[in-house]
Amino acid sequence: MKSPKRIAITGAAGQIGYALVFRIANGDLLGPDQPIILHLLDLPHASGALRGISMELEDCAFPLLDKVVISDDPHVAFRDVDIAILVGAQPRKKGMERIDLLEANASIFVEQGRALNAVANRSVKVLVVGNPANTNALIAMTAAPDLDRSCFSAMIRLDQNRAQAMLASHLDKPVDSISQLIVWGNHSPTMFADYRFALVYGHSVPFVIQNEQWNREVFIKTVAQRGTAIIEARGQSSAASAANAALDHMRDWVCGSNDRWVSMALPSDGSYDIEEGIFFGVPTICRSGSIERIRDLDINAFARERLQLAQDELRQERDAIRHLLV
Ligand code: NAX
Repeated sequence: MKSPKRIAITGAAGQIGYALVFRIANGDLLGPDQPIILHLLDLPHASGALRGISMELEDCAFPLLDKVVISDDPHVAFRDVDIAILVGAQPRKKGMERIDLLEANASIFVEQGRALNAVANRSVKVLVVGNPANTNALIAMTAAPDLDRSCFSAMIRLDQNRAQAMLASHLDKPVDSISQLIVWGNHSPTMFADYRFALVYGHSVPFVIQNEQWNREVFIKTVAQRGTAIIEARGQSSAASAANAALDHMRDWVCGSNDRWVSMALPSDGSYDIEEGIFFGVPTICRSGSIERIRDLDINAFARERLQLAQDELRQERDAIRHLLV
């Protein structure tokens, strides 16, 4: 029997957290032979909810679930963790400006980055989901100077999954017949869903690729507005699909993506002329715990325009909280 892996989930009492913990405990992240210790972090006011979730986890009698640790202290919740999925963040409240939200969440990710730096496993894999996810990941990474930069990522996989489902439906093909679809940039409406390299059953999709009007007017816009459409329909933001995307992201990172291209927001290394350091969604292939960026793809004038838009937005976000990047 393997020794258990420790997995921290922040904001575990929230709606994404609730959709995530049971699937992880069931083995959907690390497979059917990997025991797990769950570390659940939330704010003090949510301690009752965390206790309830812990009781429900117990009542599921998951064979892989070794133990559940619940806490409102990041230094307890992150101790020795191998994986940390940072979901907890403050929602935008009435009257709050974007800058207020950036600042409120920035301080959460400074604190959590420091705690990860102090107590997490040195090869911890961190995925930031809480918004603004790309910039929160930058903050957490900066606050954790003793951890390698390659420990940190932010989630753009929900956008990739949405784009893949939409392209599949448009082509009337199964969703898993589609590969090499990319989402670049920020998890925000500036994201760029890019099917120029996409394949269906390993072959290119010329009809769609030539249909520039559908691309610009329908595809890119609909993918970018999908989160808003779900809020309008459900009265709440995406939860199960966000949890599913977090599992997809982390499973591929840990177990490998089997040569499939997967989009991940990573600290830019300057490739594609994106400023170094900011977390930018890029295409990757994951192999046994490490991430390889796919480089040297052709960037045409339209793609350059879209990448620039995302980069400008991410620079603005970073500049607004620069004083916290210490
Ligand atoms: P909820 O409001 O349901 O849950 C958030 C939870 O985080 C709450 O239980 C709250 O008490 C907790 N929390 C707040 N501050 C905390 C702190 N300092 N430490 C620990 N816990 C803390 O939100 P939910 O719908 O679960 O969404 C969570 C975050 O994911 C939001 O920021 C949301 O915008 C973001 N999303 C990101 C997505 C992505 O693709 N990157 C997609 C889905 C989602 O919108």
